[in-house]
Amino acid sequence: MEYPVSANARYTGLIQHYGDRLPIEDPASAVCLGEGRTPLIRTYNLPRRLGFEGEIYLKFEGVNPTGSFKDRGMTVAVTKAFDEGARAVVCASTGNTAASAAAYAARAGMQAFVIIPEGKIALGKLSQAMMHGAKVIQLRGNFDEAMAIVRVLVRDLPITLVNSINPNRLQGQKTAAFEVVEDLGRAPDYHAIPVGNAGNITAYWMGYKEYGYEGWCAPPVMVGFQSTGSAPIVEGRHIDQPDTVATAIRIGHPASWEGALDVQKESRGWFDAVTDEDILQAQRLLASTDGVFCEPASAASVAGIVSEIQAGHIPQGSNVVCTLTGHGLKDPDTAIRQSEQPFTVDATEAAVEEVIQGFL
Ligand code: AN7
Repeated sequence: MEYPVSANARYTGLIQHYGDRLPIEDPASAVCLGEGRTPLIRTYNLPRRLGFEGEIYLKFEGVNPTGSFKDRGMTVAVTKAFDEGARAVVCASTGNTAASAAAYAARAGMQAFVIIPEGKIALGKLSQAMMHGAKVIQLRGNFDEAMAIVRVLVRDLPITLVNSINPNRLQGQKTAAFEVVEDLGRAPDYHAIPVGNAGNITAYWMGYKEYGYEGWCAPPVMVGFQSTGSAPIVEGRHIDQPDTVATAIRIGHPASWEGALDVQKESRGWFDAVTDEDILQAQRLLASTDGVFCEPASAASVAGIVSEIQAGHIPQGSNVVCTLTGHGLKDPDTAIRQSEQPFTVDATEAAVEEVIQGFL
């Protein structure tokens, strides 16, 4: 008897799924790990809490193979690099790009070099880069300095740059917008995204426009959120010493600044900043009331939407999607630091019961 094979069993990754929309000649040869097809989760407790009579969905990119949206771009960038004969890839990173580059390079049999700011990347991300065999170079400096170095470095070395200034990255990342439209049957009214280099917001907009031209949707208003200590686009100036608990978006010289301004203009959207406290509160709120655990940077999109709804900038009845760019497990230190600590008791039923009784 033949067992029925589901469509899921044949799904190998987004290059095969969206092959005709990506710059890959032979989708069958893709370097992939089953990225994409992430869930669009409707929240119930969040809108109720806000008194918001609309719909708020979470595009949970934390369930990609390495735990962030970077995998969408990396499958395309590494496949291209491999096809072009490259033997090594390099990136500057606040952590997630490094983890993703390391994994896809390992799968392709290539060497990854990742340049990260010392002490400012979350533990999970560092452990991923190390386990996947990347050469990890910690800089006594920040992401922007690392980025400036790799831009020059790749001019003289036979290494492919896989930061989002590599256009193949944004091609892959635009597929997240396709999935949102396919899941909702339309584009949302508003789409909120945390912003660092502004590559992702630029990529989503490319995706929405592509489906828009083909008549599948009317593109949304795009809203980007930065952290107040690291908000160059909101402030309209470079920030040389950016700082935020959301280390993923601790970026003061965004690489896709122009792209961000185009998105703002074309979608009639806007950028705003949220404080670290608001980010952490939104992260806790989502985890504790809607069951979704994202990393701090990702919670910036939710913190932003909360404040825009409270300010009346997003009308009642609207349909909103927030992208949660990375998984909460990426940064266990920040999660544990802000949570109620465990109760440590003797190994007796009475001692355990005493704790439980205190909450019943
Ligand atoms: C979880 O990994 O820049 O605006 O080097 O990891 O496209 O930069 C990460 C960025 C949002 C911002 N959320 O996206 C890197 C890096 C998370 C991130 C962003 C990042 P962009």
